[in-house]
Amino acid sequence: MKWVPPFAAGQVRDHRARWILNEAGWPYSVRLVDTPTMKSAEYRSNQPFGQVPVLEEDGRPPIFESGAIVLEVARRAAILMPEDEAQRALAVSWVIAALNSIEPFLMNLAEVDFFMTDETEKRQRRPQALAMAELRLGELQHALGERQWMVGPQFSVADLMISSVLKIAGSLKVLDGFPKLAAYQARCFDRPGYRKAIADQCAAIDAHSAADMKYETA
Ligand SMILES: N[C@@H](CCC(=O)N[C@@H](CS)C(=O)NCC(=O)O)C(=O)O
Repeated sequence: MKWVPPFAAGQVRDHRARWILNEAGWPYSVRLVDTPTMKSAEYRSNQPFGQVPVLEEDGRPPIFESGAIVLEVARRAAILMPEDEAQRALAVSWVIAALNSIEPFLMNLAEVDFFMTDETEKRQRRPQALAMAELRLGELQHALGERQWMVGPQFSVADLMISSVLKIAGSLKVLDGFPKLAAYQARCFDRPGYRKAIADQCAAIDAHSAADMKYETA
């Protein structure tokens, strides 16, 4: 997106697409979008929910969902997938788990902390939202155990997606209670492809302002 509020800079999910493309070494350019573009019928024919990211590639139908983009690029570039077939399936399980079993609980808490304005409702909802997020983080930390990487001996798509999802926990300040996950995330982020993804996303956001998003005014 052309611009997001400061708390979201570096968090927008296109960093996942940028990261995997950087890892693959595939050349790419970025088409930034504003709100009218994301709402347009043309954009929604590629991303039915009007969200980012979308991967457009000459001669192929566009792909949406950050998880699908990561898995597709990893498969075709033959990177970040364990060599062993059973471990490859497990890595895919972890990509889906990150998106389906962890991210929703973190987003539930993010909704309370970042988007709810009614203080009474916020006080009512937060304890349960926090408890569920912490439960999932505890389970994830337990599953990681003493390993460096979630599947196999090397960094894989599983680690890319889990560490990306954990960014939400970091911004909610709930990762502090899970030191092994925090250390794991730092290991995952110590990669040039990640650093470039975030730097490029933040540079694009810095170069724009709220007006560039052309939000609808009431
Ligand atoms: N499940 C989707 C979620 C994409 C998503 O939530 N994108 C956000 C930015 S991080 C977005 O486009 N928000 C604008 C909106 O929903 O209108 C994915 O992983 O690609």
